[in-house]
Parts: sequence; structure tokens; C-alpha cells
Amino acid sequence: MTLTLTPQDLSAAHHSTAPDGADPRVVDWVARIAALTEPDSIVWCDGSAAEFDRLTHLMVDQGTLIRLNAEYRPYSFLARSDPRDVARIEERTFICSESAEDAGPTNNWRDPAEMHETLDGIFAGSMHGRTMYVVPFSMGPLGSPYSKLGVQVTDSPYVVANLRIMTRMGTPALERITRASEWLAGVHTVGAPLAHGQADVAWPCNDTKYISHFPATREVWSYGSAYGGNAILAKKSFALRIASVMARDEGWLAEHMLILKVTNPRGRVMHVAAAFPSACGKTNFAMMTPTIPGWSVETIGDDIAWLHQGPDGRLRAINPEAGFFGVAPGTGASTNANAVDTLWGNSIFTNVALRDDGDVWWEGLTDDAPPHLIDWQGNDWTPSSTTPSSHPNSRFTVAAAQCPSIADDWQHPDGVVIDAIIFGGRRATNVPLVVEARDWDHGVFLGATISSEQTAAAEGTPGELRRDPFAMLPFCGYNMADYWAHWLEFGKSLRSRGSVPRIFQVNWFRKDADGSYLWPGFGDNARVLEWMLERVDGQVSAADSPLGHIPNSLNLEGLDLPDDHWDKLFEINREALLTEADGTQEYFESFGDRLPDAMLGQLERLRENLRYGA
Ligand code: OXD
Ligand code: MN
Repeated sequence: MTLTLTPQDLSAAHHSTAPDGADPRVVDWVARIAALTEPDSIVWCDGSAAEFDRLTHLMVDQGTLIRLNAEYRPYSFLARSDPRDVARIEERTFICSESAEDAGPTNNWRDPAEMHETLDGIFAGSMHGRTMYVVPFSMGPLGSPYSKLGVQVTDSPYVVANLRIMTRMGTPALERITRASEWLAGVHTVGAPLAHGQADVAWPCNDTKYISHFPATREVWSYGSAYGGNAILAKKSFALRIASVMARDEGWLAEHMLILKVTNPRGRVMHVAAAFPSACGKTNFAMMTPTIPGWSVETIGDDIAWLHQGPDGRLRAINPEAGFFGVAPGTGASTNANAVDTLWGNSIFTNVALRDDGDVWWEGLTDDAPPHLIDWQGNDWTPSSTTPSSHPNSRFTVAAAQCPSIADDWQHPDGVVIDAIIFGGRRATNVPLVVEARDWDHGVFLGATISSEQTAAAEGTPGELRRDPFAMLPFCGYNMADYWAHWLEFGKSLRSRGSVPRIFQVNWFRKDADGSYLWPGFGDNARVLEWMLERVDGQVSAADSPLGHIPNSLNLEGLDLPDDHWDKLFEINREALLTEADGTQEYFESFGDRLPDAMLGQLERLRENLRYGA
């Protein structure tokens, strides 16, 4: 036993036993995981600023974090991951429901008993030489009737620091777990045990990775990665995959949606929930600065929405998260000034570039790159370098409360009333700028057919469609066809109590023959938002089209939209759309008899409209 205390000893000295009053089920479970993973010490996290400070000091000492220059970026850090641990890995993400049919054809299914056996093997002794942190958290504001509790154990202090920003973490959440409460059990290890005396690396991880979900027992086990989407189990794993199953069982919706609060020039406040696949500019839309006068857009959430039918029958949404884990590249003063301002300090950056003055930079932050940087892999970089300075999936983690456009009531325990739901994809062809669904069921069809043309060869065959229904393809914890059925049922319940939000489909990404975008996007998307919300408010008319209702006109004042662009943005190529409908039929058929009849009915109606209709 040495006499000098290392920072690790010091942090372990805090709360190494369970806090008084902690639910015995949690205490027992932690003891069981500790017996399996054999950490050197256990720390029960209280969520305090002092604890965060201790952890960040520890990580700076260990080389996991670089403290940024406080003059430019106070209380902020840069982490560089292992280059093999930079993104979510869908091939290693498993849904371990009782039967393969319950996971459905879009998920990787594994038998739960077999998976538990595998995990027991690889988790055994996996925390040797490390501290196991016990992190209680609430998804949703503490005390909201719509919030859910969880506990994640992890041997990554980086993950703890991220959880503190992304969730309501610590003692108040633990205190809410009582005998009656349901809670998610999340087990996470980087999978890099240390032999006695073995030096650690800055970003421990393992080439073997498992992100395994057990919906029936509300458990997630994640092995081998510290990348946020694989390791911050509160986010994608809990708030979407497991929560979608809870939502199915309990009659609500857990969705991959941002939430906006919009005030029109007449002072009417409305709220919008919008689903877009990953990498379609969700954070930009969530923090948009409108280019049209009189409209104000505020942020409630940028990634996940939990939707419930409230006591008054109306649809209500909360943002279960407390922070943003956003993609850095492409976030700049001209594309998302609110995000840039949010990041003034108290931020963790992962895999962006380091400036010589101790601040950070990434592609798109400013028009001109600094003359010299250290890139995300720690190498010298200049504007003539052939690789980007920041990884394309580099991230920032920051508290939502710091966002200048955050709405005052973003943490209201009752949530906000949703007036419109938007589904968007990234489509170069075929899909118009905006379409209004004829009714809820048609809206479900639009959500189910969200897709994006693949661009990079890495994504598959360029030009081919990646179908991403409801933007939930990687995040739905059960059979996607059952999920559609659940949406249809949910609509019936809304209808029976008289309040059904309108559903719209948008596409900011339609291209001209020369490959250029037809629509400017960003703040000009407010023009489309205006049309949608004026429809909700009964102020504007629409024209019928085979795809649904489309605008007769939009507010284009102050926008230099070339004359032919309007027609191209709304062009309906019947032949191409009929071919696409054949693809949809094939896709739907892959769900077998789980597919709700209403979906085929919608497809048939679309075909008829395209062949004979308006
Ligand atoms: C995300 C994603 O990180 O959708 O939000 O991949
Ligand atoms: Mn997302």
C-alpha cells in the first residue's frame, strides 16, 4: 500500500459505499455487477459540480482530456478518441427480445439467454484496475409525470462527465428510485482491464463491441466503446430503444424528434416535433434563426421527444435530455449561430481540432481555416492537408440551458402541446419541399417511407435509398411493423378525444439536374414552417396532389429563388414515384403479416393517385 494518494484514490474516497437510503434493489444490483466486473473501487456519483471538477482533473492528469484555453473556452475540454471508436456501430447493436419476430427484420436479434451468457463471459473481470462509477439519472425533468429513471454503471470517467451534461444526474435522481419505481439498468465497460501496474491509455476501448438491449428486463449492456452513442446509455439505448418498448406497452411514443416552440406574428404559440434521419441538420433546424420577420423559433430539444396524450387529450412532448450531443462539423456562425453561442464554455469536444491558442476548430466553424492546427488524431494540420482536421462525426457535449434560443418552459414537467409533426429525409429526387398529410394514417405512411439517397460508397450503393422509417431505423427497440401499428392505434386514441396534430413531410435537399440544391435551407426553412403552421391555424389554402396537400404559394419575400426552382421543388414525376412505390411494396412485404393493413391501403391509394389522380 502506497502512502501517496493518486487522484483515483481521491475520487474513490468519495461515496465508495452506497448513499444512505439508496433503494436496496439498486444496491444489490451494483454489488452483483461489481462482483462480475471486479473494479478496484466503486464511486457513487452525486452529480455535483465538485464531483465533475474532480473527474475532469483526473482525466486531464491521465491524458484523456485536454483543458482548453480558458480565455476562449472556459471550463471546456477536448477528448481525442481511439480512431477505431468514433461512431455508433449498428452491426454491433443488438435487440434481445424473447423472440426474433419481436425484434423484427430491421434489428439484429439475439436470444436473451445466449447473449447474457456471452456478456457474462466478457464482462468478467473487465473493470480490473479501474473505478466503477455508479450514475443515477432521470430522463426528463425531475418529478415530471413523463420522466423515467435509470442507473448506469461505467468504468469510463469520460462517460460520467458526458452523462452529467446530458441527463439530470446524481443524488436527486437516486432518491426518486424507490420500491415502486421502474428504472433502467445500464452496464457499461470500455472493455480494457488493466493488469497490476499496467499504464492506461488516453482512450481505452476494445475492438470487440456489444451494445445489447434487453427490452423485457429494461437492461442495456454495452462493451468495448466509449463513443457517446454506444456508451451514454441514457440517450439512444434508453431514451429511444428501451423507451420505445415502454411506450408501446404504456400507450405513448418515444421518438427520434427535435421539439420547437414557434410564435407567429399574431403572438400565437405553437409547438412542432420533427423526425429526421441522423446527419440531416436536426440541430440546425432545432436552433434555427428565421429569415422572415415576425416569426420566432425557440428550442425545446434537438434529438429525442417523448410524446404522451395529456389529461386533456392533447398530444404533449417533453425532451428527456438535458444537453446536446451534436455533430461539430458544419456548425458555424452562418449555419447555426445559436449552437456556436451555446458552446461558449462548459463544453466537452470530442475529435475536433486543437488550435495553437488552445481553443478548438472544426470544418465549417469559420469560413477560413486557421493556418495551423493539431488534427483530431494529434497530428499537425494545415489548410493544405488532404484530410479534414476534425472527424466528420466529431461532437460537442453541452447543457441545453446554455442555448440562447432555449425556450423558457423547455423543462416544464407537463411538456408542451404539439400542433404539428414533421417527417423529413434527405432526398435529391422525387420528394417535394413540403407535403401535408391528408390525415393521421396518411401521416404514418409518410413517416414509414422516410428515406435518404445514399451518397458515400461507405453507406452502400450510391443513389440507392436507405429507408429510415420515422428516422427510427437504428433506434426502434421492437418490430418496426408493430411500431407502425402502435402509431396507428395512438392516432385513434387522439382522434377519439378530439385533438389530432397535423402531419407534414419536408425535404430540404432536393437537387437540380446539375447537382445543386434547389432550396437554401437553414433560416429559410422558416418559410416552410410558416406555411405549415398557417395551415394549422386555418389561415392558408393548399392544393391537392397525388402525394397530399401542397402549398399554392409560400412567403418568398426577400429570397432570390430562381424562377424555375418552385416548379422543380414541387415537381411530381409520376413514373419515378410509381417505381419507388414498388420498392415500398417490397420493403413493406419484408415485415410479413405483422404489417398493418392500413399501410398497404395507403400505398394502394398513392398508386391510384399517381395513375389517375389530381
Ligand atoms: C445522433 C444520431 O447522434 O442520430 O443523434 O446518430
Ligand atoms: Mn439523433
